[in-house]
Amino acid sequence: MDTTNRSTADPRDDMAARAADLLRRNDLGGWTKAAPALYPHQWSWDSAFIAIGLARLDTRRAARELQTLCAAQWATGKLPHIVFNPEASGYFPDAARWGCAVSPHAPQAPETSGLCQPPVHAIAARHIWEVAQGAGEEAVADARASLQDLYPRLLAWHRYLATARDPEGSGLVTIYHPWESGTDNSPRWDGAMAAVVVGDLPPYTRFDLQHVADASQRPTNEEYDRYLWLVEVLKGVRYDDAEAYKVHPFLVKDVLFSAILVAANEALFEIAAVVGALDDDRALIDGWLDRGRRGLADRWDPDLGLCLDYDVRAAAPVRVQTVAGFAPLVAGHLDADRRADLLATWDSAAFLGHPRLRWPLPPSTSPEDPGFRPRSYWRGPTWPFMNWLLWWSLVGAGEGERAERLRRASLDQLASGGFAEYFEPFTGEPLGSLEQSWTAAVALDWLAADANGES
Ligand code: 2M8
Repeated sequence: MDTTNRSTADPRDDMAARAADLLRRNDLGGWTKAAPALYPHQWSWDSAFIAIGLARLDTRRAARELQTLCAAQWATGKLPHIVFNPEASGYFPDAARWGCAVSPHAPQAPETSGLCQPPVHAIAARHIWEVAQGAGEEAVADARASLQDLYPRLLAWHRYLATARDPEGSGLVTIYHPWESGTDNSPRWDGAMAAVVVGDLPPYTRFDLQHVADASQRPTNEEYDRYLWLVEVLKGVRYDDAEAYKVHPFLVKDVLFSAILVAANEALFEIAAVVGALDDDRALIDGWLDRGRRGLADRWDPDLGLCLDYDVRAAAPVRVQTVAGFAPLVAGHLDADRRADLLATWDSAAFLGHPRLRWPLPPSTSPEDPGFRPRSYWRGPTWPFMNWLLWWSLVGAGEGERAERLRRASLDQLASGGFAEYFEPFTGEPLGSLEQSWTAAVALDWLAADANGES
């Protein structure tokens, strides 16, 4: 992008204002709905990315986003994947269907789902702290106070993931549902989901299909039946982790989730220093970091040049080529060989080197994978917030040029298609919700990073 020759009509010119405006419209006080109609509640990892963008507007409001989510934390330490807005209807499964009151660990209020999502929160909290450093003494003092408040919550959250979700001590987090990965209908889950036998499923109506122009962009009805059956099984064991481990038909070690936990533990380690945490805490976090990195190293597949999930029930790695395979890049501290292998996959025709891509941005599923579908949700479209995570990881890895190409291509994509949830990778068509909060949030961060010379 040659910024010196931009015409005045360039949609990038007012992108920051439009992104801020979208976040204001989706703001319901101390939290932001993920999208106006399709997702009218607070989603866990959406909130973390939203906080990263909000930090560029107002660090206090950004911290509040995380605090509102943490107020719904379960007694086990779990941060729920959805916090329900009692004022909103039109999303299914709703709070009643989740029935979380069966668990003695669920908060009485607000109502939540029974699952969790990748732990981007400590990364967001540290980001707020960093941005506050340039925003004056009062902002720094407020940010310090929010970290004091958030730190025990985040520590309990990471402890839950390192224990209840990793009883094997493998360093890898077990998920109970594709929704926990955040990459719902990715081919990553096809094998494990095919083995799920749907039992006596109470009837339901899908609302998601009413909010998208084309139902084929969303998961299929068969997939939805299985999603809802897994919810019934978890409800049946009162969302108890030890029981779920015994009976649940879907148990998968998710490498992207696990890599995000490693990066989040690095952030938490730094937060521990800011809040003056005990040495014991820091030793604990350090142990989680080691274990997480070793776990990811064990899941490396040299043939595909990617890191692979592991299906605990089938006792087998999941051999698909998706963006999750770049997990070691997200976890950071790559050795030279692993870095070279990953970047070779990144540049190859399986990902950014594919000749048909509209922009050099990673498709959620490789066009070379048999499960690839260019318009279907997590089976091919490119997702801006995921591209932000990869950009951030590339910056952290010292891959400045690749990071900058990714950032510029992403801003071109958003200038052309707006703040859509996801984009068709070959045509660049915006798909899903067209006013997705986390898309606007990452745009704000990309633009601010450029203005501050951070990238
Ligand atoms: C999508 O997931 C929800 C279920 O949690 C859905 O399809 O209804 C995913 O893209 C997920 O990653 C995201 O957090 C959520 C809200 O944006 O939507």
